[in-house]
Amino acid sequence: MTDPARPGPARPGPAGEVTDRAAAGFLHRYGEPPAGRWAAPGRANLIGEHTDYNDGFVLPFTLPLRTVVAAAPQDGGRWTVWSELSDSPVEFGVAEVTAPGRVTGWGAYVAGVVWALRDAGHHVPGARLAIASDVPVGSGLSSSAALEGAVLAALVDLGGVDLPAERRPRLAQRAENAYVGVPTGIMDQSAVIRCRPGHALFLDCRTESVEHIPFDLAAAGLAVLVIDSRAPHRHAGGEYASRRTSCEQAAELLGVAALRDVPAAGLDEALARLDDDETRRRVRHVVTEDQRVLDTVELLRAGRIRDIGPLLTASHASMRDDFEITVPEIDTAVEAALSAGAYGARMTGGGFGGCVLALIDADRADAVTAAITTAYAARNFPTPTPTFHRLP
Ligand code: GAF
Repeated sequence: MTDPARPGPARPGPAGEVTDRAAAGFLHRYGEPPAGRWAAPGRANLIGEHTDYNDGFVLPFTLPLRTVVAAAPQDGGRWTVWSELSDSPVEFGVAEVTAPGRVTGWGAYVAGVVWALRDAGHHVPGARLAIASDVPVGSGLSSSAALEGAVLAALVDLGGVDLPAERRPRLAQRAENAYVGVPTGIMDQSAVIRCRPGHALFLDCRTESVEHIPFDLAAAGLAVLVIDSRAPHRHAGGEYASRRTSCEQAAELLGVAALRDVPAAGLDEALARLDDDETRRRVRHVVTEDQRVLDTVELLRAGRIRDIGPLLTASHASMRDDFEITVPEIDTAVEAALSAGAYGARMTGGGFGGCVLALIDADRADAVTAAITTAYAARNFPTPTPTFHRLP
């Protein structure tokens, strides 16, 4: 999730391959080559939105967009961070990572990782870092988690820390929740650290157990079109936190640890116990969304990719009508994609802007993009940006 404090909107990435840019940036900035380069990708979520902090299920996959950190150790317990997306480097020392919040802006994601590693008792060497990224900032494709994941990988390697992949997402999430102060769930950090190419990551957010679900779109003649709606984030931080609070309060009213514990078959009974209509709709979204993730996984296991389309579209309707996290640009893009023949379409990510994904026949990418662009023009929305239309 994007911190409102980060510079935005996304600037187009500079020319050149991202790993080369990170290494060249390091050389240019620090006058010597880096000790290595570490990368983490952006992600889209196929289905399972706002279920992660309800201990539920999600199904993200990574995109061929990456954040790369070139780094080398530095003496004296200091961290110097240069990013191609910012005009000023960030520098901090041990004093700034003894407690959360002492570094702000985009540097907080780096300082947060240093803080979380140290707070967990790991040795973190001082370091110089140079960051380059193709993951657009503010588009809901987890640029924050990609930054955290890449920085974490770099610092763990430079420090010789033994931290297996399955334990890294919680640590990166802690950096974001406690240091940066954004109350996200575990999905994005898990996606960027644990996803495999060509697969979607079926994650149980309570147990953190994962199953890598084959998602071979090309073999089925399909593609996923990811389109940046270019809708400005509208109070995204506060709205996200308020959805999370509603869910936690509803779980308490229902006497369960988390909404994941309300089974789909028991939904009507649970809803009947809630007085407030808004709370009922929030609960209905989460419970039905968990079930849609499970149904999607079943279809993918059976190789029936096209058949997940209606589940994607139902997820969107639930986010629009029950969870109320979509905006007119996003709804327009989804409707246009469906009218142009998409099997299913939905907003992906935290909401109030960000990207739409559409499951389409691979040869329909241009036609679906054109339909969305035309629908946008009719409403005087800014031209939407196709981010990509294939999985790696
Ligand atoms: C954002 C958050 F960071 C995730 O944890 C998740 O809650 C998502 O919104 C909604 O599914 O990306």
